[in-house]
Amino acid sequence: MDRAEFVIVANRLPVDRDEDGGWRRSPGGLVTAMEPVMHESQGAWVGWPGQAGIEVEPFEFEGTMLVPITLSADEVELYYEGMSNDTFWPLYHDVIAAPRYRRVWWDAYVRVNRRFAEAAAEVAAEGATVWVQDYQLQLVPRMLRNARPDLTIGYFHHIPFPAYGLFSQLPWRRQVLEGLLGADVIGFQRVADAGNFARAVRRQLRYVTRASGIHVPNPDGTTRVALAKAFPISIDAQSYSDLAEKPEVRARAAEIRESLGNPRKILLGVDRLDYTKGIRHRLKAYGELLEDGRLTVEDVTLVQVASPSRERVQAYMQLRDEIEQDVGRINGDFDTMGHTAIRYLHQAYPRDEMVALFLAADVMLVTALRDGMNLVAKEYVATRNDNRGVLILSEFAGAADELGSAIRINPHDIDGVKEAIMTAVEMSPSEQGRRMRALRRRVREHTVTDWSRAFLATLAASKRWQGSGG
Ligand code: GDG
Repeated sequence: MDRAEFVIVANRLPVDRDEDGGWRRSPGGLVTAMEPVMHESQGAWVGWPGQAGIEVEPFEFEGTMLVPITLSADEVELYYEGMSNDTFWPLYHDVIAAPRYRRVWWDAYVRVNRRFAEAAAEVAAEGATVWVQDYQLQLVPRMLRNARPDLTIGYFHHIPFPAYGLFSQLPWRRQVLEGLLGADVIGFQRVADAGNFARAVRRQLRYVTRASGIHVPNPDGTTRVALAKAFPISIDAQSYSDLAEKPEVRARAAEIRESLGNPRKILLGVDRLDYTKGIRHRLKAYGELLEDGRLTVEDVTLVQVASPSRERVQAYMQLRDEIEQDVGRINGDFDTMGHTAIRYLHQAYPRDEMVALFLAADVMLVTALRDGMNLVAKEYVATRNDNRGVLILSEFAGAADELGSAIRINPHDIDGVKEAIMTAVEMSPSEQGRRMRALRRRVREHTVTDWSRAFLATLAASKRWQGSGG
């Protein structure tokens, strides 16, 4: 196997397996983000192929060397569903659901992180750059540095990093901070996340931090500087804008409106079915507006796509039941023979269909209680080539730092959400245009390619700087 100058390490490989055993590129945002960088360098990608127990040799896919990591069914349950999705995910999203701290999960997390680190150490060429992605792999930077001090190591954290008062609940808080500090650059979505991380390092490890630099002691008594900084992620805005111009997508958008009975306004929510997304808060506000008579089903329909997610984790099963009960109640109370209050879709759709939905929607509802960024908000904006449509955006989503011309909400304030929905539904076309133009400018001027280039440029510069003796 050839060794690579540039290596991505992520929980998932950028491919899914077909029924016939072939490989298909998976639709995720990270795959698109890495595409230009991968093409420029002889890249490798270390990750799990998505099914328990399968053993696959490294293979080349569209010019990238894919290095599959085998996870047993037990490890998927303990490392992925347990430690990643039932401990770190709720803890890092401000304990919206209660995190569970289980030692067997942690042991599996350490073991699996070591497997990823060993595979990366094996595939990386002398002096290569390795970019580790996300909270499933927080121990990899340190493990990799110990094995391969010649490497330049970056880490990007896609989800929030919580305040120290919450983070300190973690029984393994020290190991996690030390794990992350193995990287030369630790990237976060928001300035506030980077700040929370630096504070945790000061409080827990007593290391000195100056601006975004953290002074990390080396085993030999010298110190090196790791950078903790915000690099807000984005989307490939042009590809969304292009999809929105396709005649068949536009025709599909018209067909969607028609099939909903041509309501005056369509409201839309698109989320993985996850308790961080504030789906119940949105349903509550919308249901009350129908009850108050301020909205009627003849005038307005809410389309809620809740794509299936983490269905074996208990908190997600319970959330699904609760949402479906809410939807059933509201539809039962307000539907007529010809009109529905909520069109609820617990399904995943191809991207073309998503864009058709964005085009059909007059109001996009993003009511996350906590969200690293929220790409859906940016995707909606990118498709609105006509400068129409209104984005309602939670201030607890990272996207709120950039998308100042959205209608901002605190999703916990149900009256505030109701007023925001009414403002959006009644907004004049000229006001929509004014806001949408500003939103679109931001999304066009800061794309996912800008994100990855900014991160990698900082990473390269940090290494040069260390190399020159700081
Ligand atoms: C994590 C962080 C951060 C959803 N349903 C379907 C579908 N999607 C696509 C959306 C969007 C993506 O999935 C979801 O991205 P989000 O950013 O909204 O949220 P998370 O999945 O929680 O992502 C988040 C992100 O990482 C990146 O750093 O922004 O804060 O939580 O692209 O469009 N796509 C298709 N069918 C679906 O049914 N095709």
